[in-house]
Amino acid sequence: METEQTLVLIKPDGVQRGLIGEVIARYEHKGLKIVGMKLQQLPRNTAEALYAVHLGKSFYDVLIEFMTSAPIVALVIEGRGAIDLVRIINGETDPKESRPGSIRGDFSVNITHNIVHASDSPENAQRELDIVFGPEECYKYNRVDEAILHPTIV
Ligand code: FUP
Repeated sequence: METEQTLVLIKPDGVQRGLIGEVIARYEHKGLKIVGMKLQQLPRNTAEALYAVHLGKSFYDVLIEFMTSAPIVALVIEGRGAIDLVRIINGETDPKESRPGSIRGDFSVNITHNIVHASDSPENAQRELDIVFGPEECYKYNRVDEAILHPTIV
């Protein structure tokens, strides 16, 4: 499986409810690598660029208002199959359909306040990462458990 990078945002509800550590731990414990991270309040134009695909939809204005209402934590997460894996860890878009054990299934009941965002394809991951992170904000390092997570002999 290919090593990928994906953009995760811990949304204002996750930050304001004190769930930053809880959310990050789930990616870390799975074996994914955090290679970029920052706390910031999204400027309106950044939120609009990220969610351009939803422009004109009924929930668009509420979504932009919410995403810019308080700080978010932006993460660049790296790992084999990271794009799909992170979305499985997050759960379904609608927390009411998310299984317990997923972030949304465990911590949310509301489709707007659904705690996390993650890119849904390699193309969108590249696009979203370019919007939120500069290349100098991403780091290269080894996790000490990589040989156990990805053994060459199985
Ligand atoms: P996801 O990829 O899971 O983040 O979901 P989408 O890109 O489809 O939606 C982005 C955000 O829009 C969701 F996180 C919440 C909001 N949304 C709604 O409020 N109502 C909807 O019907 C769909 C999405």
